[in-house]
Amino acid sequence: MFPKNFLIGGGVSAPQVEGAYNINGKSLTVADLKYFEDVKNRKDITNLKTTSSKKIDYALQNESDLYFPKREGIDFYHRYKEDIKLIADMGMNAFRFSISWSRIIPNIDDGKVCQKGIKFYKNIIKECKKFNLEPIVTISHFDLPYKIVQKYGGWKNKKVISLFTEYASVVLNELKDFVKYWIPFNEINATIFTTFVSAGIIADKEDNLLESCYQALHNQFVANAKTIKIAKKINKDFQMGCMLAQATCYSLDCKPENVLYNLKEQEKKVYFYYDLMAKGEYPTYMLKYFIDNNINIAFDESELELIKENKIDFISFSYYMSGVNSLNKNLTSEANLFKLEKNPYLNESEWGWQIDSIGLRITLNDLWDRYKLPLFIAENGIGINDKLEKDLTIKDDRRINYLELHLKELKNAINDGVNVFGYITWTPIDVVSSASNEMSKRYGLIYVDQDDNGNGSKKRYKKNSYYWFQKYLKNHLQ
Ligand code: BGP
Repeated sequence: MFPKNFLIGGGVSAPQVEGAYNINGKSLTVADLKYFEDVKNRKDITNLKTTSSKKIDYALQNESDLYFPKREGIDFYHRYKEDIKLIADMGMNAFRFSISWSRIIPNIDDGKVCQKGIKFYKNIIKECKKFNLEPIVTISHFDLPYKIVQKYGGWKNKKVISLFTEYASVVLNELKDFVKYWIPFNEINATIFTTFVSAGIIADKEDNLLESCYQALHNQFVANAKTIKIAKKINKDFQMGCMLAQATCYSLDCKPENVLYNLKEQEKKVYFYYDLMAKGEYPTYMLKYFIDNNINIAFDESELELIKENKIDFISFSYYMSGVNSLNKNLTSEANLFKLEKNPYLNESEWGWQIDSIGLRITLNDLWDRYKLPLFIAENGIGINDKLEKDLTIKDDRRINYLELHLKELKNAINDGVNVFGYITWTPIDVVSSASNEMSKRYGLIYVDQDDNGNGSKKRYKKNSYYWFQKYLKNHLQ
């Protein structure tokens, strides 16, 4: 049994499920500009992760000939009632979803709140409450309004801090009576790795790309702190979390140079973010990194004060796989925003993500030891090219195996004494893949009849993993 009040649920994001990209006032987002590109080599999607001005122009000039998967999502906008019921019927008690900024303040800087957008999210929460699903709300999940890019050049512009906090404040106030757990930014470390979707930065437009990315990140840290401040004023019991793409990595071997290199990589890609948001200051190793790499961040003392005074209440992260580092940098494995080395002891998914359930236990122990803050697994799951059989079943035994192993290690971590209060599987229902834009990279426990080009009935079918999870929750949730 999991501890009493343990949260177990499923998570989705607005751009990957909603669709209805131009309905009821919503303006265009960066996610809406990603058109479908057929990936020949599933294990190398580097090209898909970087967005150039050429690609954006091409997308806008050829709108009618291209297919934009995130404009369609899985039509959750119209089917949320059916989907939430299916999710609740599995026996889950939590649902993580994100709010789309461009549905709430479509014009960004005129302060006009779109009531239809507010109503849509209130309706989602109403359904959650009907089925006793605790809503966990992400305020920004890879769908920056495109107007922020056009007018302000993305998050590197300090003006975006106040625009974002104005939006966050509307959301916090409107939903204050129904939501306790908030995540201002999804995978905030993605700002360095997928600069366009996370921060609205177009790589070829920057003279010093790394500096622009870290500036954007700094501005997001300030916005995060301001959002926490606003939230606590509304309700001091609100629980505010950070969220990272957790890239747990091992040193290739015990060669001290490799161990040191791995530590430095982990600091830069992972610990830095937790250190800053949990401890409230820039760690010295990062200040050194900035100097060594000619990165000058514009900030003033008041921003650092804000960060110091408004720290997170909990730590959350997505965990899919682990990786390996060595000085050789033989980066052959692609994994959730990172390129890493292969681990000879692990199997990998079709997309090259190295499956490591014990790594989850290691991660939970490590983060608990370092920060002593409650932990929350915001995403965990596996992308598989599931097939709908003739008899309308989906035999996703590999997913069952993946989930079973990870949940076992989660329990082991709890037995180790780690304070973890929730687990969200990515995803309860098939969604458009974030990085590769495919439908065929399916994470769901519920199958959606829709292909990479948007064809299909969109009908929902329960996979074998759905029934498995239902039974698992019956036996493990108090
Ligand atoms: C995380 C995102 C999710 C998600 C997941 C799987 O990066 O927070 O939005 O989709 O990873 O990634 P992908 O869909 O690229 O396989």
